[in-house]
Amino acid sequence: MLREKVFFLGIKRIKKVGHLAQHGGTVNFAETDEQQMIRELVRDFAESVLAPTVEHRDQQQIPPSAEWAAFLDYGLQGITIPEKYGGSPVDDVSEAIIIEELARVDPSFAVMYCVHVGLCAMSIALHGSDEQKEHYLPRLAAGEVGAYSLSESGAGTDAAAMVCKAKLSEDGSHYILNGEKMWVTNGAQAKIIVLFAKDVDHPDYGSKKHGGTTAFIVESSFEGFTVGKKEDKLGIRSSDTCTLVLNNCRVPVGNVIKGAGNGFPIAMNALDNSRIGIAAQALGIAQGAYESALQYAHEREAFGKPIAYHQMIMAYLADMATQIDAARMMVYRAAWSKEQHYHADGPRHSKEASMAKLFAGDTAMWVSERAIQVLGGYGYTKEFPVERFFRDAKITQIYEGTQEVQRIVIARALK
Ligand code: COS
Repeated sequence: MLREKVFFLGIKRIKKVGHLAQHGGTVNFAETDEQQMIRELVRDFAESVLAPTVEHRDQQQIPPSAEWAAFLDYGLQGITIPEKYGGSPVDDVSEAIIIEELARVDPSFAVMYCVHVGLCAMSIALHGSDEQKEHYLPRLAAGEVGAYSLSESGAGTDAAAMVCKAKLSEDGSHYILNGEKMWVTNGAQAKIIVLFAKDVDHPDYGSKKHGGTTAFIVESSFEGFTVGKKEDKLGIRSSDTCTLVLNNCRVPVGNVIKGAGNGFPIAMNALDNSRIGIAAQALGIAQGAYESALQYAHEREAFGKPIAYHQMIMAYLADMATQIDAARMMVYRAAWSKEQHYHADGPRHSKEASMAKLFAGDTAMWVSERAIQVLGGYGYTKEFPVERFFRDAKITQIYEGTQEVQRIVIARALK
């Protein structure tokens, strides 16, 4: 049954723009049939494949490699890749739904997926040359894991301050990269990485702050590339986060995306796209935590009745549900704006993406904290998933731009 649905997805290009699509002056909040089907499909995968191993992987910091292999049967790893390169595109609201449903059970798997489809594959699909697309997109569509590497120890929020350097080799055939990149999601698993470094011979290097920033497609098999320290994290512990060490790493000149010195807007554009994915991850975390709290509140009795019928708990649950509903609308609206930008000449979606991430990140944090409160002492133990959701929620206020960065992007877009 599931495989039939997957086949259906694979052969059908979903063209409809779903949530909030304008229909004759009205706003339509209904999910399309395809979006509902995708939600059911991913929920089924998350509950049957991710749920049984999620706690163990979280505790032991084990990346979801076997789960990723199982996920490939669903054909959803190529949703940002055109069909001619082996992908199976879906609309942008569906992409958000997939990430939300994964995060509702396993936020670590959700970010692995989000980086693969959003930051890596989509950047190559949008900005890569024909040769780069032909070489890399079929591999990403087939399930080779992708990553994106921008941050460094001294360049997180201030991305343009990166010091990782690239210099053309004497024979002009390769760039030689040196430096250390940090906070790389999928760092240990990725075979294909969209990575940023500064071309020191570029005319803008040193004159403009982000001058010389160049986007490279780096393969983990390239000479001079090694995976460094794996971070021991508070949350999303099943997602591997590593440093990447570039020690005279040789990258063919053909792997420069859009020419030397043109990397910074590519990096920013990738974040505009993928921040919606992180907002969807935050939404899924909030949903998962809320469902746990709701179920517990109906099962747990105090003073002669389920706690769900005590007014203070009722108020918590009502506020959680309301906050999640608002976050969901912002996430889907941002996804719709992205769809409009790429397929209907709509304006850039930077502001909507940052607003969605800002709001959904705070929602994930607030709802997961309230969920622990509803469960009381049990919520503070590993017997229930709410403590994991609480730990996982925090990163959604930090990565792919802190909440402070989202406010910078939003404020700059205000007219
Ligand atoms: N899309 C395309 N181009 C963009 C862009 C976007 N969303 N935002 C900025 N640019 C371009 C600008 O047009 C400018 O181009 P020019 O070279 O033609 O002038 C260039 O990029 C530099 O832009 P800006 O001056 O705004 O850069 P700042 O150094 O001021 O940086 C912030 C702005 C803080 C918003 C940026 O550094 C940022 O997003 N930081 C957070 C990074 C992040 O999220 N890291 C987490 C990665 S995941 S671990």
